[in-house]
Amino acid sequence: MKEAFIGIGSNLGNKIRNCLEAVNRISSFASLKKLSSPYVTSPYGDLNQNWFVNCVCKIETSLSPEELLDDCLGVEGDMGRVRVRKWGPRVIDLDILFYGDLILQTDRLSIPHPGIKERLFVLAPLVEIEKDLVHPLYGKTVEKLLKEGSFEGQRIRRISWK
Ligand code: PH2
Ligand code: MG
Ligand code: MG
Repeated sequence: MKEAFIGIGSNLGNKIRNCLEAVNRISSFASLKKLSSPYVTSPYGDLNQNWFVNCVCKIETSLSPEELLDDCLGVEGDMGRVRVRKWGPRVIDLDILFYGDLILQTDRLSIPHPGIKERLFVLAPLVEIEKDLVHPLYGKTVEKLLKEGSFEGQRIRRISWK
């Protein structure tokens, strides 16, 4: 069994409900260990789109990284994600952030996810649920990455699932 972290984001439709639906679906193929609060976050990269709701979950799984990716892509497709443009609006986005302390670079997968330390909408929920998690490429905890980072222009607000 491996511990993995999945970043979840939505900026179309009922964003909170989309994130929860994704968590539910993830629970059907992996064992859900922790779930962060939802966060309302300003769009990063492509600024010309809606604000997002983001959260992070921790799972335990016996799936390989490739199998986990396939299942995540399956959830995105089943929930109606249509890929229009890079970083464009999406009903749901599931990103494998960490898979144990694995470092993997293939055509389909970059683990850890390459954007983690620049992204407040990933680090804040990660720190909420697992502040001592060490990033295998930097040898630093996610808490330290959050403290050291500069996240200019990135707005974020923790809300609740209600
Ligand atoms: N995802 C992106 C691009 N920009 N911005 C926010 N706030 N949240 C996201 O999940 C997000 C983004 C590409 O996956
Ligand atoms: Mg993403
Ligand atoms: Mg993605």
